[in-house]
Amino acid sequence: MLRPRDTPTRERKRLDGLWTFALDLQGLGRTTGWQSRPLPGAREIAVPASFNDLFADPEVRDYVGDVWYQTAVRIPRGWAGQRIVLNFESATHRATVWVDDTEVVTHEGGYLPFEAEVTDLVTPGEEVRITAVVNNELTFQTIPPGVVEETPSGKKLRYWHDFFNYAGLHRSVWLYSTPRTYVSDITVVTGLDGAVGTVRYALEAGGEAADQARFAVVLRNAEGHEAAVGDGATGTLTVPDVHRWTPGDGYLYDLEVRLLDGEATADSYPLAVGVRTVEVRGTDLLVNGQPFYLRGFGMHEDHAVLGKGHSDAHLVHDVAVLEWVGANSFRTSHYPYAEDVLEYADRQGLVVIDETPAVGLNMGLGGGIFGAQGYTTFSPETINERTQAVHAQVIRDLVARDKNHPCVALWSIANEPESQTPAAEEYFRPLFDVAREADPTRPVGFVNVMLAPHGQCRVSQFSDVIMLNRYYGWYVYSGDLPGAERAWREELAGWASEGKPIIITEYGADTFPGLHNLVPQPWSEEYQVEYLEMNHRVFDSVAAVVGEHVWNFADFATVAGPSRVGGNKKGAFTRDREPKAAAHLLRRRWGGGV
Ligand code: GCB
Repeated sequence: MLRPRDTPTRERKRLDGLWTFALDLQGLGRTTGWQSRPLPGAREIAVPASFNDLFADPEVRDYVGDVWYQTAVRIPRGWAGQRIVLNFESATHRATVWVDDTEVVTHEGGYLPFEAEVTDLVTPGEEVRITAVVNNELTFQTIPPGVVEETPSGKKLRYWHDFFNYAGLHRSVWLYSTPRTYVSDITVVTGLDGAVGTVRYALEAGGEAADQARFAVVLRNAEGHEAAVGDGATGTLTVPDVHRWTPGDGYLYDLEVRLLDGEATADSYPLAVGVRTVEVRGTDLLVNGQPFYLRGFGMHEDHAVLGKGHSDAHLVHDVAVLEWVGANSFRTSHYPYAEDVLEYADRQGLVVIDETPAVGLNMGLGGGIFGAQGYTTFSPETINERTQAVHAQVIRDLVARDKNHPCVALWSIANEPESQTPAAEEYFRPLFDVAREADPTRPVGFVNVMLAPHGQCRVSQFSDVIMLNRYYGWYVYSGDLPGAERAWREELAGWASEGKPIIITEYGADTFPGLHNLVPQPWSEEYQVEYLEMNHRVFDSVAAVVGEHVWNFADFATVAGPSRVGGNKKGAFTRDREPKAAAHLLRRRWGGGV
């Protein structure tokens, strides 16, 4: 699925703004047809945004179930004769959509786009009603998993990940037009041979005359000069003296794909292309053949009021803060981020570890954080073959959406799943195959948890890159940094013996901004600094470590509980992106700019 764009043959209309909104407290909407009338008891709501924090209302914030969104849109008059599509960049965690009274699409999974062709349901110049029922429940067959428990105080959603279950329409909704026969997919793979760049492309067409589709492509450099031309549904363009996409220099070419009707352009679609290579060799991660060391963070899409709603202003500011601190990369922990984020990272030359929403497949984790347990991770009643099929699909869908982004260097197919058991090995083995089949060009890994240390993990054998989340000095050896350092060095030496590159995808200590200690104790700014310094000593002594991502970029909202004070406070920055002392330490280590 190609992202909606304005091109010489296409137009788009963004449906963001104020929609009407209603909680379906009695579960009546689907049976009584709320899509066919104004939503009962509706209030107005902002799209895009999570619904949870927009109102000062606990019923909304902690709501579990169906919520309804509705808007009206006039179809542009000029779209007569065109194919017309309704596109949601995401709906968390599932949605069914109607145009007037007709159901057009149902989609599962909260962080990837979906769309429906609505040509036959609309008339250019006329208005239609768009209604979406969005549901935020998780089950053992969703990614991420969760379970709805009936309690004396109502429905409660239990889940095993450490961030608040924000939900709603988090990203833009679009109506767009294309010609009746249209470019439906583009795949590019870039290569380098000395100073010569190659752009291998494969094109697909959809619609009425898709079988007879003929294509022409032009690659232009950033100044708009033609760099190469080609024709046919597949081909390889060569670019002498290529300007590479390099971390810190997000140089992009523009690939204009044209679908031809005789000599005329039937459809045209532009794709930004960064020419670069990524490869694992021994214990190195190579970008353009050069060893690359990742400095940065695991992040979250998380802001006051917006929740997980995308905002360009916050994107620009977050990336400015990354630049200030000297980060060159981040992980989309723990779900695919808005496509705007990846497009911006492409242009900024930031390297991205792109993660699926497979977080919390580990019921042995964090009893203290998530409350009483009593579930087994992999079992016929919990995470099972059906979950695995959903997981496989989300890997394919993520690759389908993000395959062309030069910023994406590595796929992470899960965060901290159970990985020390035979059941885990059986579950994950085929998923690595799915990822490699979907994208044979990028390394694949998953993020390993402390409960599956070196020697016990049965899943890292499938990873090209070892990714470790470790909290020595926080969850273990808390307040004992010398003990933490010894234990950490010992474990890391084990991993280094595997002969693969290692990225420390999480290390961090909760820190209450403004809390100071002469003798550093956990939760103080001084302790966070000493904790990070200890980790850096350890990383700097192990050649196989090729990256450090602090947990987290900023404080973020999570499930309230005895070990969380107003959210997860492991940010180097506060939730409103002000630096803690640790941020200054990182800026010195990473050579931050501005
Ligand atoms: C982890 C998880 C992350 C948590 C973090 C923590 O290992 O991957 O989602 O937020 O620990 O702070 O406990």
